[in-house]
Amino acid sequence: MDTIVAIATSHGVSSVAIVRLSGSDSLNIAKKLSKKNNFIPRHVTLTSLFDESDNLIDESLVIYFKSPHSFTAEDIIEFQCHGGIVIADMIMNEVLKLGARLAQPGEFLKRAFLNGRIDLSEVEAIAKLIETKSIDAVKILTRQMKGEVKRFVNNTRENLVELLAFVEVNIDYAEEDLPRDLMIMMKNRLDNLREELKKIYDNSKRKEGLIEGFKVVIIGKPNVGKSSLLNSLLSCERAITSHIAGTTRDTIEEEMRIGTHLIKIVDTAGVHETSNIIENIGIERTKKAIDESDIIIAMFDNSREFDSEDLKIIDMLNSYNQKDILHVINKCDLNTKLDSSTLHVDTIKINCFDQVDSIILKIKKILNQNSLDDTLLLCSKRQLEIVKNTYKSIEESVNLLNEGELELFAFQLNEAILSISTISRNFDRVEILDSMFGNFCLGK
Ligand SMILES: Nc1nc2c(ncn2[C@@H]2O[C@H](COP(=O)(O)OP(=O)(O)OP(=O)(O)O)[C@@H](O)[C@H]2O)c(=O)[nH]1
Ligand SMILES: [Mg+2]
Repeated sequence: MDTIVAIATSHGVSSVAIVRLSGSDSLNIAKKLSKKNNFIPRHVTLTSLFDESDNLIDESLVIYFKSPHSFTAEDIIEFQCHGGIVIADMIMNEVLKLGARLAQPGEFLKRAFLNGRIDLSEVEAIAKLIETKSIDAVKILTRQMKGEVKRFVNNTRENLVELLAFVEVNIDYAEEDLPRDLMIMMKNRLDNLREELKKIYDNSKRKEGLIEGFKVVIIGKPNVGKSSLLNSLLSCERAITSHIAGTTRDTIEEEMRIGTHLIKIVDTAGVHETSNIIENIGIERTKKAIDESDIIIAMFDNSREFDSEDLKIIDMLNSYNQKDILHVINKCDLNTKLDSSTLHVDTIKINCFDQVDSIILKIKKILNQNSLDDTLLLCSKRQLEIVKNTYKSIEESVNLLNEGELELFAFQLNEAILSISTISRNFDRVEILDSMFGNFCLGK
């Protein structure tokens, strides 16, 4: 593999910057830049670095990670130089002149994966970890980076491979059907596996917001104070508010933190009957935001009587009764005209200029039910989709086993193995052979 180089720290003013190389020429390049004869692996060396005309570039720390004991499994050199952008750029330019090439985005990770140091679930965890703004996400992703999902995939795969080996041996070598006790054992094991996958999928889906941020959407008829609530929660004038109905035309999404949770709070266009094309597009977006939300804040206006537009909101909510819904009555500083008993639910009474803490507390309470525990969590839509597909294949395989269709059963089991494997890496058929040879005496 050729030698790649990149500045690993962000481009800006900082006390230290890191220039990182990976590939077979890394050590040679470091020797030339520093005029040193060698570097001891995993030792920190303070040394001067020079350009091609022998001008001093910097006093820098150099760490050498010798292949295969490095992140990419190749020789890695890290220059920890003085910060800012100029010195790191100068070092990188010299490194490029000495034969390295600029790394493409994600290429260090890609090499770590291709060289078998990490699997795809770990790649995903690292990529998300770098970008995340949520403390909960950091906790989940560091667990995944340490191989939590990889171990789950390996166990599931081993389990399925062993079952497949039982069947394949019997298809190939037995004249009779599978023995009854073997059938029962296989069915039990598949049922347990199915149950486990479902549990992991449901739990991960419910807690998806721990990583991406939980979505809280504010809906209501025009002018009830949705944008005012967004501004109060964010403590800034993010959205335009006015006494004119229909002020907000588009959805507005902003992030905030409640406790350790990252929240995406979405202000929406007021829902009402209108022939205005732009307003109708806004209302469609409101519906989409409701679909994607974890918590809905349905807002009503204390200073106006309950009307057909409020009823429309209540009707809309009927199709979302599996979501957490907070019914909020706003403008409680004004004279009451709304009869809150018409809503037939518990309500939270606020006025946006003064008291929104009760909403924050309520959101916190709901989110704490989804707080982090020790159970395994899948951390991407890709992983969720794969577990769902694996579940379906196992379900189908159980049906085929019940019907005595052994060859089709084996095919479906193979599909399940291929599917679950892709969370981590592609499946190698040699694994089945190993399992078959390991469990059976085939030389009879
Ligand atoms: N007195 C009082 N006025 C409020 C309160 N909350 C909002 N308002 C006022 O109500 C009007 C409408 O507020 P907005 O926040 O723009 O309402 P909205 O629901 O976003 O309206 P649309 O974007 O048109 O759907 C503004 O004049 C706000 O200042 C409140 O708690 N008390
Ligand atoms: Mg608004």
